[in-house]
Amino acid sequence: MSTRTAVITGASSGIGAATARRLAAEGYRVVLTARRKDRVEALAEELAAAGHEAVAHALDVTDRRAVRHFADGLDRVDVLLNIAGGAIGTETVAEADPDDWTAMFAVNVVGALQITQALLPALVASGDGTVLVLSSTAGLLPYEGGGGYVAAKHGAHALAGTLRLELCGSPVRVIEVAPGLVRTEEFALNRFRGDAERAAAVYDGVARPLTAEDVADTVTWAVTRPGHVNIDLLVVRPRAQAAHHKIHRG
Ligand code: 8X3
Repeated sequence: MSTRTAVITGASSGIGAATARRLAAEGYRVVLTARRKDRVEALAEELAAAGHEAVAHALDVTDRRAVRHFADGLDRVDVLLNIAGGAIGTETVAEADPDDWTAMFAVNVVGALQITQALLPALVASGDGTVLVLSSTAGLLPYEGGGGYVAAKHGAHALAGTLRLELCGSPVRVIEVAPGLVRTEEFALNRFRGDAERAAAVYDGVARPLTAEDVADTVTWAVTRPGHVNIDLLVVRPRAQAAHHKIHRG
């Protein structure tokens, strides 16, 4: 059998990049996508130098035409990992900027929808396809100040759940991985609009927040189960976080 191909969105940093490294090490041919071309190209080169099959494409999942064009250029897709996403702001519902909500919906929900729609024919044709949606514990329970991110991740959760129902009977499974507190280079920094101090405070006193590699490990485990095994929803948090509001800070 020829090499299985995994398309990864959001592969320029954090969980997406870590997952690309893990799946490449598992023997997948990885197709790396993100808006930042230089980053995905550098990662593809790093993986190729290590003897893996990796290619890079600059792609903004919110650009429907670009997504269609990207999909047309692929000849095989076995796994789609929807990892592109992120949070902007921590304002209350009363104070939030609707443009931020729109931007979060665009990438976390509509972007995942667009690329999933575009690659679905190839995933079905593979005879054993996987769609993975990286949601968040923010998609399972609201919290104050979660605002548009909570709403968007509830949307991502609904996308995964609806798609799983609609694909039942097809050879494509739908996996959702919902991480809690993960420390990556960019997530909190983007959420706090570049305020490094506020971003760092999210992890204050938490012994070991999850890392991008921890989540990549979880995603890789779920994706590498036999095709008939569907990990519907996997919630992963650091030991120090028992619930969104219950974090041990030492
Ligand atoms: C990130 C988890 O707690 O910031 O998806 O919502 S949280």
